[in-house]
Amino acid sequence: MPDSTVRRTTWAASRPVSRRDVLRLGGGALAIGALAACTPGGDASPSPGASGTPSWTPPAEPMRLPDGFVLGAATSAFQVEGSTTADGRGASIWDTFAAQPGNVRGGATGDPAADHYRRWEQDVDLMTGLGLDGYRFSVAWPRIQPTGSGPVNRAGVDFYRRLVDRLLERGVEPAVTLYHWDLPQPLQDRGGWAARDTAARFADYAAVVFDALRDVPGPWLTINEPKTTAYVGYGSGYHAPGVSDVDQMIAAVHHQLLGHGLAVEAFRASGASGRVGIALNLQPVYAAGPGAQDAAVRADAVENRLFLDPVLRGTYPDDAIGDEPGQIRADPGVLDALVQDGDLATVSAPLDVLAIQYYGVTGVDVSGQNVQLYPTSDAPWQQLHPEGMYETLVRVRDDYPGVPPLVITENGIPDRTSEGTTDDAERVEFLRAHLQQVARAVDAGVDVRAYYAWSLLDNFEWAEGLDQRWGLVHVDFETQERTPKNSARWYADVVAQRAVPPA
Ligand code: IFM
Repeated sequence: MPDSTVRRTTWAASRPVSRRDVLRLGGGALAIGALAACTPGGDASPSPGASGTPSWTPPAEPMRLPDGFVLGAATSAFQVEGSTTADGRGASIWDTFAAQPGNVRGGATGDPAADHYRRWEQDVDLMTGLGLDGYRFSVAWPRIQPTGSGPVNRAGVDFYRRLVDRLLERGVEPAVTLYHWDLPQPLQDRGGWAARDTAARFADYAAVVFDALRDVPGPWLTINEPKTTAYVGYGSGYHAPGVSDVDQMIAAVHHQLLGHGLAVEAFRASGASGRVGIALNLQPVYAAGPGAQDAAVRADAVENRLFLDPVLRGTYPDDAIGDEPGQIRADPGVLDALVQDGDLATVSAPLDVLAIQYYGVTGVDVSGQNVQLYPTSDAPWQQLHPEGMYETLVRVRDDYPGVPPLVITENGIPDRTSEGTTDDAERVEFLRAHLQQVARAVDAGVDVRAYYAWSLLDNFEWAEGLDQRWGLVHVDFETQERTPKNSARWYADVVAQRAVPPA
């Protein structure tokens, strides 16, 4: 199975491909381009273009971003808030999952994470100190509806109301994600995303939040990375809720997308005037060697089209599920049986914005196995290839005519050390290289409106616990002291100059 299915799960088993291996595979321009990739700290010479696109050299002058382009940073509730039992918050699947020994590295839990629930004012000051235009955060469903349905917990609503008010007052545009993986545990006890009813419960919850924060202009994002929730939460079981069942995984795909569509309906019904969309993690899939093209096309269906097609076209691709290399190994009838009349019309309700999260690319060999074609970051699933950002943006524009304006809601890299550092030259080069590709896409006519670096703060990195630090700002988890890393200072300059400087 392709990349996100095995994300953080089978890396020890998947043999990295060496330079010699790739050349032996006969990948030609693909292989050589891959190994000379423009990656942080790597060879800056132009790559032949792994996917066949012409190579590109960044200009010697700064690349300007359009007026009104939002440069921000992102977090999510469970990863930063802590205070998991404060003010009536209910339990989420991540509370349950993290409490089980062995599920999260170092035994870390959501408490205190970055203690943002109590330090949010200081964190808004941090954002304004960096001059950020926007802040993307998520609302914790268990703070709003502690049991996932029914009565609303006022204290939870008030927390986000205060945060939004302060952001608006300070001129930082809020981008609100409704679901970033913290499903209320009582809903999981009734089947979670494998159960159709969860989609309806999600729309009810969304309506509460739309009503409470109706003056937020957006972007509003319904669901964050439905692919990761389905494949890693219900497929490999490496994430909460820890289920490993391919039929439930496929059900989680459909029910999250249905929940998204129902939430968009609720958004329109609420009369809110902002912009609404969904946040999809996408990645180019490259064939690793001759003969792998068909497997790569199927893997692309699994990684990208299984989410893009229903949302933007109202159809599911017919090559994502089956028993061919690159596919999700299941009976395609499983998905067909889940889709009821009218579902796809709901899922494909017109959007105001499409959010893309870009971390890297993947390679697939003839048997459909994952292949490492590019150097990875400290997160072994992250194959670094900045040009993939450009390819993804152009591809979405070209393959989905009528796609709404794009925003990039996540892009980032972990520190090379879990010890914590503010000297993060690698992140500076990562951000530079990826922002150049964003500017390049804008120059090529792609309507991209915003970019949010992942993440504002070092935080709870899911099954990796506190060991992977993705923040622009270092957090000492003992003292909760915040210290901007060099990348934060570099990014603040980009925001101030409205341009990406050359290396
Ligand atoms: O930290 C996560 C985030 O929650 C979702 N997207 C990927 C990030 C890095 O793994």
